Formats: sequence, C-alpha cells, structure tokens
Amino acid sequence: MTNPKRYLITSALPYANGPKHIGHLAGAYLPADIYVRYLRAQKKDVVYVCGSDEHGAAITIQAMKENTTPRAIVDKYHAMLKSNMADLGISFDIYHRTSEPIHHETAQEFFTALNNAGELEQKETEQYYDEEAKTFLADRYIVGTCPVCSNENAYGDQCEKCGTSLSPEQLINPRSTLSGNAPIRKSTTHWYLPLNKHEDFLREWILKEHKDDWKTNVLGQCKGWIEAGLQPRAVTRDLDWGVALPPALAGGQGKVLYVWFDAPIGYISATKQWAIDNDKDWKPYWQDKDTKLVHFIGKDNIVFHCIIFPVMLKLHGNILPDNVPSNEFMNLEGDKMSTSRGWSIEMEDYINDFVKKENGGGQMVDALRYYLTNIAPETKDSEFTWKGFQEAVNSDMVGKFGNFVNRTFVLMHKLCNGKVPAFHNELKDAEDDAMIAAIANAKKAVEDAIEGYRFRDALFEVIMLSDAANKYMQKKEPWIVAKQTGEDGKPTADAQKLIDNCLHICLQTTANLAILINPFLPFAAKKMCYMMKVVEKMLDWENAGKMNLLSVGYSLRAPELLFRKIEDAEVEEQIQKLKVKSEALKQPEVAKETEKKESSQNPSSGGGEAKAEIQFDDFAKIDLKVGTIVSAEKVEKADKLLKLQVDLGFETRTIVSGIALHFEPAAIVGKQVTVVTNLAPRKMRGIESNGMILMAEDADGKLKFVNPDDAVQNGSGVS
Ligand code: B3M
Ligand code: ZN
Repeated sequence: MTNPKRYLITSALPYANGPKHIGHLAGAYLPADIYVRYLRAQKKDVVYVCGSDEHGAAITIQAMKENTTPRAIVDKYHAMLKSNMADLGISFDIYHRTSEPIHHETAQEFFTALNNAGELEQKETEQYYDEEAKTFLADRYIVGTCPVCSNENAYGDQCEKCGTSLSPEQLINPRSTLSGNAPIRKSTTHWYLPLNKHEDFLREWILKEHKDDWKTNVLGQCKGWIEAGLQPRAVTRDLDWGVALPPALAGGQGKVLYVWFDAPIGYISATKQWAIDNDKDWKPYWQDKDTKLVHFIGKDNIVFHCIIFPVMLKLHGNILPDNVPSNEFMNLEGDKMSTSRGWSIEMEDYINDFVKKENGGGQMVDALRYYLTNIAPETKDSEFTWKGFQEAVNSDMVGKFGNFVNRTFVLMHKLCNGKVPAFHNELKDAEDDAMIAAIANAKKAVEDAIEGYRFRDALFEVIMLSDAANKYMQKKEPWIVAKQTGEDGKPTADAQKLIDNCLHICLQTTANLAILINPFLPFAAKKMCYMMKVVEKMLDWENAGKMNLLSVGYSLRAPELLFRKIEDAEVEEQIQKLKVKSEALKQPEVAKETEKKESSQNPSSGGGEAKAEIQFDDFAKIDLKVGTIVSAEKVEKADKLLKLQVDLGFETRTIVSGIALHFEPAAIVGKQVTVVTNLAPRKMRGIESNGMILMAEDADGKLKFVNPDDAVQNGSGVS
C-alpha cells in the first residue's frame, strides 16, 4: 500500500504471566519500534499500540504455580512488562491491558455482532470434565501420554517433548492437572468460527494479493494451513477467567471468549483508549481503507494474525492487515531460548545488569538494540551469543560509528576552533562528491530496506555510511594537512581551506548519521543532537541528504563518547550467569539405584504391619512441623520425584519427595503438610532435600497428605 493516509502498527500482546526475554524483544517489539520511529520522523499519522494479554490458561496456570490469583499475576507482570518495554526505548503510543473494562466491552460487542449476523455456529460436543474440581478442563489442564513419542506429560494442546500439536482427545491416559484424576467426558455447547467457509477469501487475499509483499516464511505457513483445509474453530471456553460472553446470550453463562478470540481485539480496544486519552477518533484506524495496518509478531502467532483474526475483521467490517512481518526465533548460545529452562536473557535482567547500572543507561539500551537488529531472525532462526554482542558493539558501534563522530568532533575543536567551518566550493574534489553521494544513497537504501521490513539491512547501510565517512577522513588526513604551516606556526590559508572542507563534510555527515540512526539507536541520536547543539526536530527524515544541516560558524559542544566498549569480564560474567541459572533448573543423570532409594523415603506400603516398640525419647527426637507447599515441580529424569518448596513459617525449604506418580505438581500447591524438619539433609538428583513430608498410604497404594483438619499457622509444631 503506497501513501496511506495513516498507519496503525501493532506488536503482539505479551502474556502477562512472567518476564519476557530478549528473543521476544527482537521478534515483535524492536522491529515495530524502528518502523514506527521512522514513520514518525517522516511526520506520518501513526499510532503504535500494544498491551498485556491477560487472559487464558497461561495466566491461570501461572497463578496456581505462584499460589495466588490470576488478578495478582496480571497486575504484577503487566507492571513489569510495561516498565521493561519503556526502559528499552519501545515507544508505544499506548501499552494497554486486556483486563480493562473497555476491552471486555469491545470484545463482547465484536462477538455479538458476528453471532447476530449468523457468522458463528453453535455446536454441542463432549469435552473433558474434572468431577472433583467441578470444571471443564482447558487443553493445558489435561496431561497424558503423547501418542507420538510416549512422553507421559504431554499437554492437551501440545507435547513439549516432540513438539507435536495435539488435541486433548489424542492423549493416552489423560489426567486432570487440577485433581490428578482421570477426567470424564461431558457435553457442553460452544460457539465456533467456521473458518472452512472462508477458505476462498483467504486463498485469494493471502496467496494471490499478497504473494509478492508478504515475507516467504509467513506465506509458507499460511499456504500450509489453507491447503490442509481449515476447520471450524471454537471461540468460547468453559472457564471463569476471561471475557465473559454477553450476559443476555442464552447458554453463555459460565463461559468466556477463547483467549485468542479476545486478544487481537485488544489492538482495537487499545486504539480506543488511546483515542480517548488524546482526544482523537479511533474509527478511521480500523475502518478506513486508507489505513495501513501492520502486525509485528513472532512466528508462533502467524496463524492467528493471518488466518483467524483477518476472518474476524472481515466479518466485522474492519480493514485487513496490509502486512504481518513475522520473525523466526532467536536462539541463545547454541540452544533454544527458554525462560522455564533458565536458558534465556530476560529483559528485566539485561536492564538490571546493564541499563540501570550505567550513568544514563541509554547507551546500553542502544547496544542491545544494535546487536538484536544486527542478528534479527528476519528470514531464519538466528543466534545471540555474548561474544557476538561484544564483537558487534565494539567493532561496529564503537569502532565505526562512534569513532567517526568522535574524531570529527575532536578535530573540529582542534583545527577549526570548535566551529562549523565554511565549505570552499572551488576546492571541492571527487572524494567530496563521492561522500555527498554516499549520504544520498544511504538514505534511499535505508528507506527501501525499512519499508520492506528488512531492518537488519537498513541498519547495515547506516553503519556502512559511517565506515565510508571514516575512510573519507582517513584519505583527507586533515591532521597531516595541518602540518603545512606558515611562519606563524599555523596552517597556511590553503591548507586551512582543505581542512575546512573535510571537516565541513564530516560534520554534515555526522548530522545525517544522527537522522539515519535515530529509528534504531534513539539514545545515540539524541546525544548527537546535544553535541551539535541542535533541536531534535533536526532528526526529521526530510532533512536526511541535506548538506547544510549545521550552519557555518556555529560553535558545537565538546565531544562525548557515544558508546563504550564491552569488556571481556562482562561477557564472561554473563555466560557464567546463564550457566548457573540453567544448571539450577537441570538435574544430572544418576543411576537407577538411587531413584529406588529416593522413592523409598516415603511409606513403602499401606496396611498395618507394626514396627518395633520405641521409647518416648526416641519419638521426641523427631521435629514435626506444619508447612504449606508453595511450589512443586517435576525433577527431570526422575519419574517419581517432585521438588517442593515448603513454607515453614520461619523459612521456606526445598524438599524432594517421591510422590510424583501420585500428584500433579500444580494440584498440590497451597496444601498444608506435615514435615519432619530435622532429618539430615540428603542429595537427590543433585538437589539437596531438607526434610521429609509425612504421607498416609492406603491398601491400594494411594497416597494422602497428613495434615491438620483445619488450616494452622505455618511452623506450628506437631506432637
Ligand atoms: N499473547 C501469544 C504470545 O505471547 C499471545 C499473543 C497475542 S497477540 C494478539 O505468544
Ligand atoms: Zn510427544
């Protein structure tokens, strides 16, 4: 779409269920931010919206893990994500959240409009239901054996071991994560979006109209989906966390919209809220064909943004996205990035380790933005390494760009009295012409690349321009020319003219570099404006290519270093930190023998075999206390073990317990238990266990916790 009246740019709404890593940043936020800053510099009408995705099982499961409410989870992580993004220079016009009433209303209205128009189908199906927890089970609440790889802990929507996407019905021996019981089948009614009816539209719109302007990775996935044949997709769920169905809707009680139905509507409600805050009209942004809508996402979100949401938008009478530039994944030091495995760099951690420690941390924000753009996974997966980060920052940002700007300023102060020297046209030579042409070419190349969503190439063009400028200066050698002195010891008039011409061009190049780098490294651009004593308005894109941005005779500030080098020690520290973090979550292989011993720590058999009599003193040696399980997780490669954190009032302890075959970790969080607290610590699978949980075992081998019949304070003694 050329010359749209306005732009609406979105970045995927991150789930507010935990910190997000720099792979997320590189995938959906940084490229969008570069694009938006570029459009703003062109004075386009552009609105950039995002916000937290606060619904769905991602949130409720995290709440169970942290033993708190979904509300507390979204409040906590929404605040974290919002401030992380701001700290990293992601310049949303609004960072909204889907728990806001305006979003609930907007999503309900959307659903109602489609339903009233007869575009949704109602179907009764049988779904898994947990009789003990009295609830239908969302896909993520069901685990069972993967039919493909036999992993016993595959989820109802996906097996994380082999990556197969599943439906709960495919799981062998399904169990509820809420009670641990086998769920029953129970009938329930849901609303479906019949995607099958829209295949022709999608084929035409994506595979024909956009075959040349969408990225091949995106087109490839879409083609795959469409050719496999689309199925009606349920857009409601039996859950109590989410956007409730419209209250008047018959049969809608106790149901919510499927999170993937309401989340993209979040882009619309965010736009509405932005319009309210800024006294604007939101409607043209979603209804006028002259709006260019662009969704920036990661590759796991393609189907939702290219197939499902567009069908919803079409049925609702909204505009369709003009492009959906999706990125592939960014790996880290040779492995997939994953927060749960500890193999990741969280935005929060980078900010704490680099940005907050620095004086005016902008340069370290720019350093991250530089490297992430430099290795952006635009067409294929890419890899972040700390050494690569150091190398890219030190050799390009510092060595090329920063070095040129610094030398220009130093020489201008030394050889031109700290003022912008005149340009003596009569002495202009081919090298000057080539440098001026290089600026114009770079501007055009950066524009083409940004408009084609090739941010990596665009940044490369800017760095190459600074490289060319260094070479130009190197060739002109004003410091050598300055040695042609007259009797007063100063450069001769002719020599000074040559010096002036070189530094005039270098200074105008510096001003141009500030404009071109601004979308990528906004903090550096700002600092350059300060050094040049110009207002930030100079950064308007229309100024790029001009050679009169700094007026002759104008005095400039002393140089300040734009970027610092990354030291070896910092890189080592980060690599070490990554190893420690991931090791803490990983358990070493131990012989089967140990596992047998480990599991025998719990009651070996039910029934009544009596043990030999003991004295009271023997019993009194055992320190028994009541505690609450605050977290539970499986121990890798040990089928029977759970690693528990138990709050004992005075402290929280790690206890490894051989009960994994009897309880789902999520189901026991929050339970009170009785703990032997003075048992000598022992290591199991590399984890030190500090105590033992008392269990009762019945004749069938079923385990139950031994706990007080009413909740008591953690740390209460048992005797
Ligand atoms: N929250 C999924 C994700 O974080 C989802 C994106 C919603 S965009 C409307 O991958
Ligand atoms: Zn599997």
